Amino acid sequence: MKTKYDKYGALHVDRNGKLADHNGTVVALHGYSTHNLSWYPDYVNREFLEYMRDKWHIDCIRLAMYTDEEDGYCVGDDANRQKLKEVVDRGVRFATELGLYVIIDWHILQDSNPLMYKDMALDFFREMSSKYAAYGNVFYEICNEPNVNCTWADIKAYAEEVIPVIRSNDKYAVIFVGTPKWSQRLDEACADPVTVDDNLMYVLHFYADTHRDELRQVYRDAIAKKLPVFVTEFGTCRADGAGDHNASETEEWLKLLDENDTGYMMWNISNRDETSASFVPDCDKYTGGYELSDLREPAAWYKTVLARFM
Ligand code: IDC
Repeated sequence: MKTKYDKYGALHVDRNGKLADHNGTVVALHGYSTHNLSWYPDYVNREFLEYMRDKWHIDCIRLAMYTDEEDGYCVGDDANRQKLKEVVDRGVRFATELGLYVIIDWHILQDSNPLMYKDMALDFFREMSSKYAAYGNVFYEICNEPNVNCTWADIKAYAEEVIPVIRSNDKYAVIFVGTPKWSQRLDEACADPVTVDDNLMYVLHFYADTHRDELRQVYRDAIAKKLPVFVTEFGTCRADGAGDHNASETEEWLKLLDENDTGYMMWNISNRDETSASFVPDCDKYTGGYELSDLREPAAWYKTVLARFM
């Protein structure tokens, strides 16, 4: 079976702000984000990814490496950092063997401003980009969700330091840049885009039961200005990852994203006791074989969404 990566290979951002292959064919990617790699590393195995590729038709996996949470990359010790890099490495390796695209996500959240751990980010992305320079399926997401006490100027300053470090090793990988207010303010990126590089996309996140027309308008305005946009994370529920599964609001979003060839990754692969988790708490399968009764409502629904792209 040919995967999207087998078919299209390495992608770049074209002049219209879309992800495209070397022939100029626009490619929209769809997949899932892991939960915190420190807490849920067990899903990062070959069988699981193969199952998700073959049965759920994901073509991309996002590896969410929290930086500042219990056992986060920046707050844990060296042994913990080593462990996390091993999880990232097996994620990238298996994704590559399976013909999947993969996003290495520097998952800032509690550390609301990426400048906070900038030096560690520089070291991390120097190492990752040197290791994966030859991999056409790898994307770097340099800051998940900047939030309180963080301006676009801060993010831009951070991006303009991290991106050249990545580029010194990896000339071609597409880089995803988070935006202010938990990756919602595309308008601020539009008004003052990053200038050191143009093979970039700006990140939009939405949780459909919280973020509705107003945020869709921000997205529409950005697309009208040809801003490259990628949804590295979305939920069908409330912004806190809990509450109701809102299929109709999510469908509004996906229709709009599909019309504009914007790719999206759903949050999250885990059996945590929360609406946005893919599996119910007592499902302890880590290598596939999921029955409908193992799935939470959003995941069961998303499986049918992904089947549309087969
Ligand atoms: C949530 C997790 C939850 C965890 C919390 C803090 O679902 O289990 O306790 O983070 O680590 C985001 C973030 C993402 C959040 C998610 C839901 O990128 O890390 O995950 N969310 O709140 N942005 C908007 C929503």
